[in-house]
Amino acid sequence: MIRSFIALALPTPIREQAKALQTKAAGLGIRCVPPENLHLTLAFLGDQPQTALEDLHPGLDAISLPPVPLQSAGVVPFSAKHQTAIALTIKDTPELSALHKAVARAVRHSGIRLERRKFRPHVTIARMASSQMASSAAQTLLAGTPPQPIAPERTDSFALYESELTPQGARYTPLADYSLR
Ligand code: 3AM
Repeated sequence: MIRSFIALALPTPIREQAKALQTKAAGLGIRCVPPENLHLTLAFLGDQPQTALEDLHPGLDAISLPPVPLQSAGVVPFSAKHQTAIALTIKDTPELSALHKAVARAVRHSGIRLERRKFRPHVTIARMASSQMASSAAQTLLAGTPPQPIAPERTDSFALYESELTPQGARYTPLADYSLR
């Protein structure tokens, strides 16, 4: 079984903004996700047999959408059923929403079950033990200098990743890249 997810690569300005926040968070003693793990999740697939991912490939490859502009919209404590974190939120533009819908459609069409939940685009900066810790960390991070608004920058690819859980943390490996053109 392959634990997998689909995510957008980050354009340089957003990656840099996320890394700057991580430097600040590290200064507060917060352990951050490794910078190479920064991404925007479009769909979490969970454990899948290799054949299911092979069946999914043509559907993802057939997605024909233009590059997606990404714009960060602040730092927030982020809680979902499976995680508590501090995250850089990303503005949900029509282009990003269209890509998310197309990816979800391709996943479901291939027969993989996907949880139905509202898409909240974000880049996880650090995982936290509790929502209380996440909310105080986000407040402290914002109390210094809030992230400056930056011009939207286009990202022109997304990828299918394998996520291996190791004692040292999650290790992500791209399995296939898909371009937006
Ligand atoms: O983009 P982030 O870091 O929020 O939290 C996991 C990470 O998202 C999420 O999938 C991404 C790559 O691991 N994830 C992990 N387990 C999950 C689950 N059971 C999950 N998303 C939904 N359901």
